[in-house]
Amino acid sequence: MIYTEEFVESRARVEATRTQRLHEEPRRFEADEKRKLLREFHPDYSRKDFTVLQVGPNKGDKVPHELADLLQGRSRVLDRVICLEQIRYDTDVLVIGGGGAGAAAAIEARKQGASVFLVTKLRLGDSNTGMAEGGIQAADKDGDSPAIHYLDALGGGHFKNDPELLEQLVLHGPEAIQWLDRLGVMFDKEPDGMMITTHGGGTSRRRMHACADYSGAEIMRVLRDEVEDENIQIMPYSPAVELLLDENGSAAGAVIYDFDTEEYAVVRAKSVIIATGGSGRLHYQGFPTSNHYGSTADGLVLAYRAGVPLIYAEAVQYHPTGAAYPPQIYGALVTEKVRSLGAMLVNKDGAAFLHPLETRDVVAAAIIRECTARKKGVYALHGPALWLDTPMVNLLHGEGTMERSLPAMIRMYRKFGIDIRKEPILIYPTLHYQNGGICIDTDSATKIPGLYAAGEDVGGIHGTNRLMGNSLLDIIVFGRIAGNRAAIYSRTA
Ligand code: MEZ
Repeated sequence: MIYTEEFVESRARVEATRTQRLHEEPRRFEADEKRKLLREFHPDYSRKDFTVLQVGPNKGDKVPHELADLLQGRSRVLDRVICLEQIRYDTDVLVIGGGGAGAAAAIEARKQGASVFLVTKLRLGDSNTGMAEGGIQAADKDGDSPAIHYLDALGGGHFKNDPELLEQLVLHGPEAIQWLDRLGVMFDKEPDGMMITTHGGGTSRRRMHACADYSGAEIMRVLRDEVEDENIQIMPYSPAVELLLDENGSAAGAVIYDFDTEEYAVVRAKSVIIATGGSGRLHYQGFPTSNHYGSTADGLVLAYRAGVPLIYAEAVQYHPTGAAYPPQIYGALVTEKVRSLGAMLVNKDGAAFLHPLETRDVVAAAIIRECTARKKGVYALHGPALWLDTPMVNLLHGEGTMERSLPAMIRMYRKFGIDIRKEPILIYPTLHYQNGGICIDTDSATKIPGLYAAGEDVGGIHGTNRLMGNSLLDIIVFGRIAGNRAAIYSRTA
């Protein structure tokens, strides 16, 4: 393997993060060359075509124009619905969204004794949660602490994170893992029952708790079972299309559209939780996405149109390693865990040009620079791509490691005749995560009384760049808080 000079500098940065984080001034990690790389080659930092919103609560905010079109669209629904005549359902807590955050919220709200109605655009469990692979972060091991977790996430988020939300996230990390473990999530464990943990990009400690490479699917399996076991009314194929407020401006329910009957209906609720996930399927700037088909920024649109501010809505995450070949899985997630296990990113000269565990925005920007300005990419049907040297994993850690740690990856490629244990794969950045979103406080509450939000549609926790595994954590932490607070609120509404 050839290592470029930049690779050596980049490796030194990653090693410094791991050994010195507690003693370093965090800002030192925002090295100038990294900043330059981001400005020039990161798809969002460098894009010129943001729309500046001229209407609504956030006058002057920048958002990608694909999202601005939705935010500014006129409601076609409320014109047609005569609300009071069309109240079809009545509940204490309405949960909008059937992914991890919505499910966690519904479970907690039920635990508080509230009646819960859950509507979801597709089916319960069809979500980005179910598609997350590499793991969930929590600082629960010796030598680690929520404070170190906090510093890692703050550095990764470019110091734009809301300090209180981030504190809430990291302090609840260990408890979230215990909760999932108790519910029956089959985390990877040593024979003595100790959880196995690994590194992710930008983490200074091993705190990624995983279920091989289908962590999200396993978590979603358990949450879905739990919701179904509770007395929760679930309405699939029924997206919420508009929020309803009462005469005091408090949340009062939502208008939903039933894909089966093709009718609108009103759900009246004492409190409402928005948990609709991300926006990858808006395909900003024509990028492919690792997201499921329901990810179309619905929660941002609902909240914004009701008057809730958004934060960093322009900041989305391009996961460095989306599948670039074969075309049938173009944009699908190739988990960061592959790089955590030592796989290198390699250009067409066979050179490694960046440490693979820098933060995601830095790695994605470097891949794009390598392919565009430097012309060091290779051709892969939809455009340029680079190699991810997957066979390194078994070479570094011994035969059988990939079979144990990456079975879903192996299976995804095997269908197309590619054995990732024997040959490298082609990758290119893919739209993966919405860093920004709805403004909430540490109770998951928006500025509208009775309206809560949790999960990927929320902004502030991760600043402008999230670290791997912190979203599986935030859907659990803030999903549970939202469910609890919304249920308590509904008693007085
Ligand atoms: O947190 C994520 O986005 C995640 C676990 C992704 C991955 O690469 O596996």
